[in-house]
Formats: sequence, structure tokens, C-alpha cells
Amino acid sequence: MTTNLMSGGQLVVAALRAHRVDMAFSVAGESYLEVLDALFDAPDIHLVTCRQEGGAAFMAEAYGKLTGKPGVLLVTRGPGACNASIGIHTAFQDSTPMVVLVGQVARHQLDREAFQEVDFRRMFSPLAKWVAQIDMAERVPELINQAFQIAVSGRPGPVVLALPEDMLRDRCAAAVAGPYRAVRAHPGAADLGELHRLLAAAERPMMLVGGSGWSDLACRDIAGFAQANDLPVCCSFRRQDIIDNRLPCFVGDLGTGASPALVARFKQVDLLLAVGARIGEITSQSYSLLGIPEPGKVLVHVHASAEELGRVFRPTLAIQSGMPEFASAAAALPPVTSLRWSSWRVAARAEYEAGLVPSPSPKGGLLDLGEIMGWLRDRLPDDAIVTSDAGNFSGWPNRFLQYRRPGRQLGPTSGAMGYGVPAAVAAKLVHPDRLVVGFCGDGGFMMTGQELATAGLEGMGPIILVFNNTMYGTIRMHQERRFPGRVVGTALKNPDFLALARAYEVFGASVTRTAEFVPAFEEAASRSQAAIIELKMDPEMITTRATLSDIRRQAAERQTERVEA
Ligand SMILES: Cc1ncc(C[n+]2csc(CCOP(=O)(O)OP(=O)(O)O)c2C)c(N)n1
Ligand SMILES: [Mg+2]
Repeated sequence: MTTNLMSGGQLVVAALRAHRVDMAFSVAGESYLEVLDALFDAPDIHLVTCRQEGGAAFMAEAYGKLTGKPGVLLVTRGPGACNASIGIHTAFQDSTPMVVLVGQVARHQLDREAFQEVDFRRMFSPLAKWVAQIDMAERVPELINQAFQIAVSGRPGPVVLALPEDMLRDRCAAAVAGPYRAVRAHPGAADLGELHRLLAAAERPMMLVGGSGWSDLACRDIAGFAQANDLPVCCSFRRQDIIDNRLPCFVGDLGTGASPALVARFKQVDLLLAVGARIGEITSQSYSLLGIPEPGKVLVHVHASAEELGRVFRPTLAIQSGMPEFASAAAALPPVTSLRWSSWRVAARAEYEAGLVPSPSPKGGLLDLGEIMGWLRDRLPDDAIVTSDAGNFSGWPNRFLQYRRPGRQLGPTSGAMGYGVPAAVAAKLVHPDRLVVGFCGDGGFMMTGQELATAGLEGMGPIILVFNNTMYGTIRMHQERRFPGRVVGTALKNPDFLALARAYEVFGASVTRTAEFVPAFEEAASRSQAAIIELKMDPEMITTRATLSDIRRQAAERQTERVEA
């Protein structure tokens, strides 16, 4: 009789299989040995052994962003969960489906502050969509099913399940259920009619696409709708891959380094059709582009979650819908006739194209990053996956590369440093045949660069570009703006990146002059292993548009003006 019984740990793995999990990211812990042991018998789940839970969590997040399926993360109790929290927060802010399984102390020891005990419901309540603890092995199938349903439905996000270690040892007979089915709303016919009517009355419309949940087909559909109506389209922060940037309707992104021309134009928009974007702090340029709560323009807001609609900005028309559902309905709408905004769209596109031309490097700079990005823009295949860490260096790929599907841009809209390398490793694991390039600053690279050892263990790897300006450049820029000349806490001393590449047994190159980049990149691209290409920057090149001296001078001028006033 006992042969039909399964342990809680075996049930967890059986449930993951029922939800068609093919990959999971982990750092091992004694708190969930039963789950690990059950994975020994599940070769269809590729278990990726990572080097730090922050990296593992970023990998699971990137997997979720890339595939639309929940990224699965397994970590141990207190210390593992604490390390993992950065990736869980990123999944929350980025609306990425993710299922986190955390080991927990035995049930009879709870609430004594036992070894590594943390109350995960309290710890993760503002960081996750849902947190629960599985206290009975019999309930593993039910609660894992609930976790997957919640992670993917409505506004996707991370869920956390705590697994007490004695529960994982309990044996019981229970049937697993799956696979999950994402529940998403559809736009109603009346809403679509109203959208059409509002659009037909507009003079200077703009579509803003962003958020998560975009399938390749949904991206094609929304592009078809934009082109049929000659609508200019911009993207929210780090969501540039939703629309093919080469299309004449694409007019730029509203990220941290948004083009001043686009920001100025956005202020003249009379109808904003925001699809999928929450219109968060970065995208709204510190909430300066729209009034709160009355936006001051016609706002049609389409979002997967009812809670987001009207939360900050009061829309003229709110449409709760999943992205594939809205995009296919929009594509089927009859185009608005007698368009009044073609010259408006043409002018916005011309401004975007003008922004692709880099400003000359600051005097003395040997490395022309604009030229290098221009070369990469042409070189990257249509299905290339670009990952990005957080920092000022990301202005170069954001401004100068052109994104599109099936290629992807994977970046943390949460602004979490340390994302670039793990996301690139995860992307390469999902698509070993594609070119994956990770963009990192020297600061962010050093936070999670050790996941190159995970790539080594997996026998493959991405190309990592390290923008070395020997500083936390973003913060140095803010320092020079607010406290000119008072540099503190932002200077770095880096390791020898070539020696580091050798230590990881990957290809390494250090690029000081523009001409050295192409051979280094081609060499890296010809290998299946990972590569580190260091770009030795002139520290003056602090953004794609301004030098450090420009910023210091402008700050000093502002101070003089204040004194004179
Ligand atoms: C985990 C984390 N810690 C701190 C910050 C604050 N922060 C934002 S950008 C930045 C500096 C980034 O430095 P680097 O990676 O070298 O890129 P750079 O700005 O120099 O191009 C810091 C410290 C953050 N966003 N994330
Ligand atoms: Mg730096």
C-alpha cells in the first residue's frame, strides 16, 4: 500500500511537472533536500545550479520575462530568501510571472525563531503577489496550482510558497493537477467602439506600449493597428522590444535617458493610448508628463489589472484586457479614416532618427561608443537577445540599438543592478542557438558576475560587455548635479577583467580604442562559451548626451543663479 504514497517533496516536483516546468533555478539548501532528491528523478526539469540566490532569482525572472511562463526558483530559508529578494522585487515591479519555493523550518519549531526561520508571509507581503505556506503534504497540488494561476493571471507577478521541511518528508496519496491556464480579460465591443470614436476625434495622438504579457503575435497585432492608423508609438522604460523599432511608427522610448524631443512632443499629445504600461515613475518622467489624477489629455488606458486602471491617472476610457486579447481586437478594428496626424507622426519619427546619430565623443575619448552601438545595431541578428543591467551605461544600448521580435530586450524596470549577467545566462539557457549580449556597468557586473561560473557549469554562455568607467557613474552624475565637485562613495577600483575572464576560462578582451571592438566581438561571437569584453571608457562620457564636465558646469551655473537671485 505504501508504494502509492509520495513525500511532500515528491509531490512538489510532480506538481511542477504537471505545470510543464522545464527549467528551475536554485541554490541548494538542507531545508528542501526532499525536493532536490525528487528532482534527481525528473530529468525533464533542467535544474540550474547557481552561485548566489540574487543571481538565481534574476535568472528565474529573466526566464519568465522571455518565455511568459513562470520562472521557477528554489532557495533555502532565511539567508537564501534574503538573497533572492532582489529578483522577487524585480518580478513584482516588472510584472513577471515567477514561482518561488522557499524551504522553511519544521512546523513544530515555527515561531521560536528557529535556525534561519523567517515569517515569509510578513517578509514578502509587499514584494510578492501572493505568499503562502504549505502545511499539509496533501495540499501541495492545490497550493502549487494556485501559485501558478496567480503568477500568470491578470497582472503577472511573483508568488512565494514556504515549504516546512517536515511537511516535505510527510507521505500521502494526492493527485497533482495542471497545467495552469492564464486568466485574462478581453476588451468589450463597447470599449472598442469608444476607443475608435476617441481616436477619430484626436489631433495629436500617441500610443505608449509597455508592461508584460506580450506574445510575439500580440506585438505584430499592435504594430498592425499602429500602422493602419499611422499612430506614433513609443515604449515604456526597458520595453523597447514590443514594437519593431525600424517601423516608421516607432518614435522612441520613455526611459531614464529619454530623448528631450520625445518628452517635449509627449507634452503636446491630446490623446494617449497607453497599452500595457502602468505609466510608472520612470516612464512618466517623474510623473511630469500627465496630471494626477486628471491627466489633462484624453487617456485611454489598457491594462491587464483592474487595480492599475485609475490608480494614479484617471482614464477617459479604461479597458481591462490581456495584451494578446487587446492587440488582436485592435488589429481587427476598421482604421480611422481621414487621419489628421500624419505629419505629426512623420515629425516624431524624424526626431527619433536624428537621435540615432551620436554626438561626437568628448575630447580625448579613444572609444566612440556611439559608433560601436551603430555597428552593433546592424550586426545583431533579428532574434538576438539583449540583456541590460541598471546604470548610466544602459543609455547607449537603449538609445542606439533597435529592438524587435523575436529578438528581445530583457532589462529590470525595477532598476536593480546585477541583472545583466544572470539574465543573459538564463536567456542563453532558453535559446542556446541565439546570440545573447549582456550590457553591464563595472558596478553591476561585480554584483552578480560570478554567475559566469553557472554558465561554465552549463557549458555555454553569453557575451558580456562591461562598460568600465571605474565608478558608480549614475550616482556620480547625480552627485555632480546636486553637490558639484563633492565626490564621495562612488569611485571604484576594479579587478583586472582580462584576468577574471581567464579565471572563469572564458574569452576575454579589453577594448580601449573603437577599432578594437569589432574583432573582439566577432571572436566572442564565434565561440559557444561565455565572453567578457571590457570597454574602457573615458569617465567623462557620463551619458549619451552629456559629459561630466557639462553636468558640473550646469550645476555650478544653477548655483550662481540661485545666489544672484
Ligand atoms: C542593487 C542596487 N544597488 C544600488 C543601486 C543604486 N544605483 C543605481 S545606478 C548605480 C551605479 C551603477 O554603476 P555601474 O554599474 O558601474 O554603471 P554606470 O552608472 O557607471 O554606467 C547605483 C549604485 C541600484 N539601482 N541597485
Ligand atoms: Mg560604472
